[in-house]
Amino acid sequence: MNRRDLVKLGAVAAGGAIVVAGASKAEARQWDSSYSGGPVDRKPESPGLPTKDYRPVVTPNGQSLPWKIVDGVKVYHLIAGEIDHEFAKGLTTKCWGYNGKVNATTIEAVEGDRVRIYVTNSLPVPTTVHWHGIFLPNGMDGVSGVTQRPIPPGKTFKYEWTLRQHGTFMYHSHYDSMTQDAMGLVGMFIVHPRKTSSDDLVDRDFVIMLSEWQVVPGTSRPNTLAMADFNVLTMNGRAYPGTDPLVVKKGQRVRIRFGNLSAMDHHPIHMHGYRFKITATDGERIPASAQWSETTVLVAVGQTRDIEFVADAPGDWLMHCHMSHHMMNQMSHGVPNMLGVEPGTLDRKISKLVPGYMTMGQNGMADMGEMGMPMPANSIPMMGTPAPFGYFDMGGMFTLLKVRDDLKSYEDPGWYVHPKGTVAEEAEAAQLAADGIEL
Ligand SMILES: [Cu+2]
Repeated sequence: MNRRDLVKLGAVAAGGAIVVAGASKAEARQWDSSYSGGPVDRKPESPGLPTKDYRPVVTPNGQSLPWKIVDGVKVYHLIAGEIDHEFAKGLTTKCWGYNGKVNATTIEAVEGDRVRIYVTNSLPVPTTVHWHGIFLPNGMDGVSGVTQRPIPPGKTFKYEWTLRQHGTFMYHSHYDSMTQDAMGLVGMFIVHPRKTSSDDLVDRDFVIMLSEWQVVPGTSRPNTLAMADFNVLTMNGRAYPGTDPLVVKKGQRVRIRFGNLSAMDHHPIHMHGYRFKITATDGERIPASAQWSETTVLVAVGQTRDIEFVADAPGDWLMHCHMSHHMMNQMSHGVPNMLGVEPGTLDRKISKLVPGYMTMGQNGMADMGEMGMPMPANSIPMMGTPAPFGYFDMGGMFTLLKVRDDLKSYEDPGWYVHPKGTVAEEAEAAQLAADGIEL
């Protein structure tokens, strides 16, 4: 229907004017952007304080950037530099990061805070910091060449503005981003609401940055030119079994805030044993009536997603990217497909020519990590770790949600001890017979 039709309709139908007015109202709402963009800074409010104004987030394997208040302004000092970073025990490479952590320094503030963030460049190359998703004056946006000159090595630049939104955001380098983001210069930026409503209140509030790396076994730096075959998949810069578990007491309300600044891949993060609601994007909190339930949340590159649930089921529950190559470590890649091959005396014959030769993968990949084969220096096994019921064949973008009836602290409580009779076991002959199952 074009404009002329609408006018005609309005002239013919009684109440036509109401229809048109209604449409323009809906349109106005759709285009409401009342507090984004523009050069005008919001009037700062008194700095929001932890416990009084908000419950601080937890960054597993990471840290929150410290701040102090100077004349009503929250002052932070971000330092970009080179770090010997351990992805998991056995794999350490030279990465770049902020304040001694890779992917895992979270900036936390409150809507209405005036923030002043000093960025010191301790890298051998120029850098900038872009505040991803955050409303600010254009000159604070951190884009080298477009909104500012790059920060030379050894220099300190000042970013300052007033936060006029709340939510889950990110920050990352915007100078040679392809190299610098891939070397680790990314982090999460959490802005709490000024007035926390019961809607926003949770007991445990976790922050997880998703990323991917290519580290060729035996080398000491990530390959930042990689476009595929990423072999180290991380949460907050760590690959399982290097990831800290999310430890929660039964009954607690839990929020997990995911961000994804991987080079090339989206990550569908799946949680066992629960459904959760997707409660916020990086645009805004989703109204309760529009939140939807899932067991897997897709976090696209450049996005954040908040999920929330009540932790009412005790146990060790897996939480991982569901892309199968994203939940394994380094050495599973680049191996010829030997699935179903019967090597016979092949190994013995080849080992005469190539000492120590071993055919790999004929039964799949699960037994390969367990064999404990000699590994190249500085690499992590294909997958896995010892676990209560045997070898646990997972790695990569993977962690455990550990829900317990009782907790003395949020330290790793160890493996879950299952109540008697609640673990899958070999079926008893008598029960098979009783149920009419013939083997
Ligand atoms: Cu993934």
